[in-house]
Amino acid sequence: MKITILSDFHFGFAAGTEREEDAFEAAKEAIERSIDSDVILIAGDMFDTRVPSTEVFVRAMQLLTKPMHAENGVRISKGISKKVEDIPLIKSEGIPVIAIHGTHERRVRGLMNPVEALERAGFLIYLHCNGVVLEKNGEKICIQGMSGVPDQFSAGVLDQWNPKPVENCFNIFMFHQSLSPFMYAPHLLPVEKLPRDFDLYICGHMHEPKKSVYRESPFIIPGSLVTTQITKESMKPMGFWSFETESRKSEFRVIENQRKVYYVVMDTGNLERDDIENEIGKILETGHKKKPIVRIKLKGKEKNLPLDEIKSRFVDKAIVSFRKETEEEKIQAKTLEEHRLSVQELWKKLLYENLRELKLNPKTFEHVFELLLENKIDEVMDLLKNE
Ligand SMILES: [Mn+2]
Repeated sequence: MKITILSDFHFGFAAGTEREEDAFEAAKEAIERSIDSDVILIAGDMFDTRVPSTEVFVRAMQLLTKPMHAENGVRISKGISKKVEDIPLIKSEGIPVIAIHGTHERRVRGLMNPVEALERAGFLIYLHCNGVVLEKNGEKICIQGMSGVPDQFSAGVLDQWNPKPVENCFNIFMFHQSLSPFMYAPHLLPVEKLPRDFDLYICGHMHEPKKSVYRESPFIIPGSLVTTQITKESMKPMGFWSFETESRKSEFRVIENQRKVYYVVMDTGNLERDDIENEIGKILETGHKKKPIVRIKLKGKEKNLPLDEIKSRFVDKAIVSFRKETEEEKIQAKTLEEHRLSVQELWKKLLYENLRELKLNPKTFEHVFELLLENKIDEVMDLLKNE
């Protein structure tokens, strides 16, 4: 079978800015170009927030109707810890879309996350510590998925679930975690912790696409469809993957209609306004369908340069931003602004640290907080009584 692998659309990212359409446009192109595949897999972070706006939500639904109406003869034959008869797909003859939730969509137990909501509404099949077997012309593939869990719990959740490949199937394991050695952060899930003997591994969350190998099986990091944080790495093109189960060959397919990112480092030593403007001018000479993002990192001593004037001079042609090496605090504030999750993650980190010091269970308090947000007072009382 032919599989399309997508991840990290981040619908709703940069809402209210001139980049707000980027995620939708990239996902639209990717989905339209996947209409010849037998199954579409989405490895988490379809949405940028756990409670997307209705505007964002409906656009996701509109995109998902495309594969639904493209018939391809794939049948859902059975579930793994999942009742297939309970999956309320609007149209079961379409290309199955199978998705997990990511870090951005995760909500505590008892509250529906937006990917789960899309399953309930009939748009896709949602997995979390379960799976489905699909069949076409006698060929069977099994997709098992673990949605995003806080990094400190990921190894434990996997141990408890202990997924095993299914006999006579091409077995896929899809998850959404910070994984070592691909990332550097505390509480990483070590790659060796992954279940063994699957034929293909797919991991969302990391925004830079990569293909690797785990115990002789291909390991694909699909990468994101939108630039959420501008770094040197963002200059690489974004895209999605095609995978053929028979030949076991994969192909990275670049999104044609994507906003290009340029990351330039300039030394402030002898730097003048003209130098910066010439540099931006050179970038613009190459021609762009979408205004490129030009991030200029200023290295060295603080210098008085008319940065705002430069930005406004190019405002119609490029999205220019500057980052000064010395302004650590400003950088942090900007990052938080750009990436809303960081704020959530930050409070969580602080809360967890304090709770741990008090020898209290952070999971319970996170649960309490989320239930309070939803006005579920009775559940909160029950939870606290039982702890
Ligand atoms: Mn992501």
